[in-house]
Amino acid sequence: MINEYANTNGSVPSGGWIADGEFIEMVLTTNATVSELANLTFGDSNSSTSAIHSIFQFDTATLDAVLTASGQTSFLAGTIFVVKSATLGAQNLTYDPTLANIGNADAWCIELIPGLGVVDSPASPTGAIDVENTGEIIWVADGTPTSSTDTSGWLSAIGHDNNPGALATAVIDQFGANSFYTGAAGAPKALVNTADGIMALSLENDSTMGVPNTDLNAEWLVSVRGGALASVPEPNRMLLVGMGMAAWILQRRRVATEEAA
Ligand SMILES: [Ca+2]
Ligand SMILES: [Ca+2]
Ligand SMILES: [Ca+2]
Ligand SMILES: [Ca+2]
Repeated sequence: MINEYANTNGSVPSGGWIADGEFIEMVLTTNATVSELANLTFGDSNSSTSAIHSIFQFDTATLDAVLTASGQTSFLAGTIFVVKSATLGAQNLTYDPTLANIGNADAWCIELIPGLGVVDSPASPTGAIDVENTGEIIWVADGTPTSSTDTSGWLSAIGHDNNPGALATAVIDQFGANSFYTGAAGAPKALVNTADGIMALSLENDSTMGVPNTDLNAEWLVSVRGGALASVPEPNRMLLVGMGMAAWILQRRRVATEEAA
């Protein structure tokens, strides 16, 4: 789900895919493999919140590399994906989601830059994420929208507008009034989920890229992560248990052979 997005007065650089200084923050609410994440699309709207403006996808090679390095077989619920402007620093591809660091933001967060770790969808009308002062929708969908007004695949969307358009109405209809801020945002500002999986959207002066938005948001993330860890055996631990068993069986066989001799 979309957990936060930032608005600045920066513009999209020539050849770039997101306005300078802006980012969107997504939280994974179920465990997901690379191929499951490859089915997702996400992006922004136009300033009148009447049409989809950009469509992006994850770069699967990047996700494969992150997952392989982490030793995990899927991305765990509670993981934060940030899609950000290059002016906010290099991509952050470290990922180490364990019980020991359940509250460590960096261990559970991956930061990607459009054009690198996320790529423009072939279906994208224009390509760039550009958060507008007066109106914006940031959305994530299962599959690719079939038109610039197709919201049927939306899994989550939040937004703001002082004169809500059709997509704003769709956000409220599909996800509730708490997912939409009726008003202009101004800049620099951030639209943040101040709560848990039940969205409570708020316009804030300060953004929190890659880290929980509030204490309640942090408590929720830790709880989701705990549930994810309980459902998935740690591969390293399973491997060690397996190797230990093999060594014990080998030793027993040797003892048995020596006793027989
Ligand atoms: Ca990280
Ligand atoms: Ca926009
Ligand atoms: Ca902006
Ligand atoms: Ca945040």
